[in-house]
Amino acid sequence: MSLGFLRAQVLHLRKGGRALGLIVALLLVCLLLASSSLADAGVNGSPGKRAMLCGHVDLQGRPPVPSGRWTIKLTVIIRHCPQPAREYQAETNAWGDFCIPNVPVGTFDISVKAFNTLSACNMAVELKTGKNQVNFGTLLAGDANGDNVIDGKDIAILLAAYGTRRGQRRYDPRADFNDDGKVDIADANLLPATETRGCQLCP
Ligand SMILES: [Ca+2]
Ligand SMILES: [Ca+2]
Repeated sequence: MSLGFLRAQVLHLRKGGRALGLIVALLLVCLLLASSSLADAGVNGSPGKRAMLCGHVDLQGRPPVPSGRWTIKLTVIIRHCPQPAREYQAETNAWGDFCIPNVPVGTFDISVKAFNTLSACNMAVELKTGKNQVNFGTLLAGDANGDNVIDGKDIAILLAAYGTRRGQRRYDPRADFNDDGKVDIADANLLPATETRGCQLCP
């Protein structure tokens, strides 16, 4: 066997190895794209299609709508367990309505929480292409420390700020559950009688 023949064989094997490497790399890219599309699609989802989630929440201790006191920042979580959660920030208008564009299409559990309320959940919501209207009901006020439980820790925050108005040193907006600029009996009256927990996705 000549040296030239052997060199040609080595070259051929190297080329073959590169080609094999390229094929494996392409396969890996395809797999990654497929898994990403699947995660994006939810259960019944269509990869690449997007939806708009438009929700409504009711807030306690507020004047009739429309009112600026119905405007509140929300954290919205969309999830199909055990897939990772998607978290969005939204803000309600004077009617308690909000919209989040560009969410995935599919069937998801959705939770909504404000900084000093418990979360409200809506399970197995089918999000279709276009606008999807979802009512989340009442966000229960009283979670001053934001841990999604209303208990003695929240009462302690309320008591520490009790009797104050916005602008005063001890005023704490976390304890102003009805957002009227005062921490008083109206806020205390919104607290539930017993320890209460917010809903959770994938408990
Ligand atoms: Ca709490
Ligand atoms: Ca208040």
